Amino acid sequence: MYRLMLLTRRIDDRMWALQRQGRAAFVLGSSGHEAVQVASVFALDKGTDWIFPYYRDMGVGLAWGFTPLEVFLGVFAKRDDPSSGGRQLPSHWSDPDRNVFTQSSVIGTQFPHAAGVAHGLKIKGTGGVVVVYGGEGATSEGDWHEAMNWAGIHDLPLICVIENNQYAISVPTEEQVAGSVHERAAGYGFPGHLIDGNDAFEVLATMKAAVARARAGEGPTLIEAETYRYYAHTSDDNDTLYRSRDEVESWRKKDPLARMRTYLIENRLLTEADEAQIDAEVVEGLAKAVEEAESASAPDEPTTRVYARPIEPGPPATEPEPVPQGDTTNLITAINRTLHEIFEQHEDTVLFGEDVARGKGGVFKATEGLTDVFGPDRCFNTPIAESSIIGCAIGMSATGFKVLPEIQFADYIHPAFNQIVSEAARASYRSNGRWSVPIVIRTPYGAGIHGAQYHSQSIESFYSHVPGLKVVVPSTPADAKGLLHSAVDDPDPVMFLEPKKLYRLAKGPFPEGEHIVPLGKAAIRHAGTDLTIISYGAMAHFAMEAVPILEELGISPEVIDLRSLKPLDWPTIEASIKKTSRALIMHEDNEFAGYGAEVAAQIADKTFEWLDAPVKRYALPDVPLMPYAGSLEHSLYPTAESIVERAQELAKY
Ligand SMILES: Cc1ncc(C[n+]2csc(CCOP(=O)(O)OP(=O)(O)O)c2C)c(N)n1
Repeated sequence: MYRLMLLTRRIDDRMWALQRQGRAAFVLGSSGHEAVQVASVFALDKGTDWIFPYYRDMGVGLAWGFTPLEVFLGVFAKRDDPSSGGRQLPSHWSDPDRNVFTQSSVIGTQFPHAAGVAHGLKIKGTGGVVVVYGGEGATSEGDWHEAMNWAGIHDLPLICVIENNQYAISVPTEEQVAGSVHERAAGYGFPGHLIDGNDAFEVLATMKAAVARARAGEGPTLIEAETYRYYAHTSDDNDTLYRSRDEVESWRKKDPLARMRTYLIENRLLTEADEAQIDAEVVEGLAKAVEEAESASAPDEPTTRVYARPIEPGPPATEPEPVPQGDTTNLITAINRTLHEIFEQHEDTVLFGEDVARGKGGVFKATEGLTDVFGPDRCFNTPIAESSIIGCAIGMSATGFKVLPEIQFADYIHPAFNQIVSEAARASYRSNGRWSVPIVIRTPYGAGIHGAQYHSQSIESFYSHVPGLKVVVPSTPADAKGLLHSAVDDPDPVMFLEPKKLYRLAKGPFPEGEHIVPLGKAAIRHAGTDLTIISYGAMAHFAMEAVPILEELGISPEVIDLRSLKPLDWPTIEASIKKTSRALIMHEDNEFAGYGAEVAAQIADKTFEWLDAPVKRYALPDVPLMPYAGSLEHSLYPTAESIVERAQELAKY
């Protein structure tokens, strides 16, 4: 333990020196935190347990087995850095081979991941324990509270170690935390302990008890370890602006490393000769690691591994697909039946969300029967805490489960934006392809059901913008089945947006047996020659209602249902525009910077010479959608007739 604490200190000093010499761009310090970091790991079993070290946890990383060479490969942002291949700041630990999930710089997002991993291990019965680390500042984040609540509800084998170093950058604890950190555990129904984080033996004893409790299935523990950091927050920070030198000196007198050395010497466990030898070995190993890492290869692939399974564009669709065989059903029943098929076929699937479980089976009944048939481990209710619904899904997926979190209405997905965009979407890229997040986020979206402003929103443009996500929208029962199977088979995070207007409106065959609709493949719903209507979801449905009216008027429309918004099936659009030379893009979202803007830009850019008319969009004006009054919603929501009007204008141009 002493050797590791010393190594942690020496590495820190060396990193800061390298940064000051201009050889490293940015470093984060751990000095002062060595006891809590190193000793906490000594209570764990590296075979079965998982750790979530945060950016200050050099001692945790080293004690867990990261080598000085690996550390410096990260400091110098080299290709072979095992955590991120130089794609993240240093000390952003990750390694699937060592049960370390990829960490971001976003304060607090790791806590739901850790709860999700603990939940996965508990369902699997591995006996593994998860330790998640953070600063006291991180306990102000909603994600921390949501994760503690989740862990308490499910009695998870989770230990949360908070390294309270008295400041979050410049903000002192009394301006950060009402009451105290460790006492908050009581609110979540498990024990919280305040310990001296500079006393390695107190840390170890507290951790051992927490680990025993977790392994015995008794649930989580919160440990608040008081300590102090000696360097500034990061190499970019000037701590003299908010801490007095006297204060720093007073904490330096409680140095955990000196304290351990004194203990060992006083108890005749370490001689001066031993001490000198350990120091010499540590310094020598370190010098070699710096030399090797500094001369290692730099990364040179800035655009790879955004996805675990990139989707290449295939040949264009030019004709409507044959209608599959099966009994007629509606969209919501098709989704429910497909979920049952998936749960039957894949034992490792888990679904959770608000009201999804036994009894209700979802507010729209999408998940009806899943808990009864497959049990409460595989389909269960969650608290009303969307960020943790996605965050825990991310964590649980890291343990090998295929997780399908449900967000009750797309209007309520916004609290989870951070987990989707900063975490799920980036995990593959930031871990250099070593992690992926195979989750399928299902949510009903869109208007037309008198749901007013908070049961009507369209959210697709927010997520289609994000590299790392896949976004699909089914508009028929058959596509719902085919796309959901593909989404579950896919190793990347997929947003499965369900146009709720169509839940009972869209009827069609539910294909028997295997039926796959590949992600990234649009459908020609109707072949035509005069103009192309490009749409998805409910608008694709209404565009089809407009077809016979337009044909009666002598206009031959082609209708493309995109189905997949990310990736976009460009070849199918291109082939159609080359045939019709006119494009009308439709969605029920606002027009400004909506999804249609991207499609319009690509058409203008890549098929300019084939166009006979300006690229047109039919989308909604810049108002928060949707107003409640039927008269207001009706005047905004597109219909077959209003589509015909736009199509006629475009055909005449
Ligand atoms: C969500 C979020 N908000 C703000 C920041 C900027 N930031 C980085 S570290 C930090 C302070 C964190 O303090 P604490 O959790 O106590 O950990 P410490 O750095 O003191 O170890 C802040 C505000 C961030 N990275 N993420």
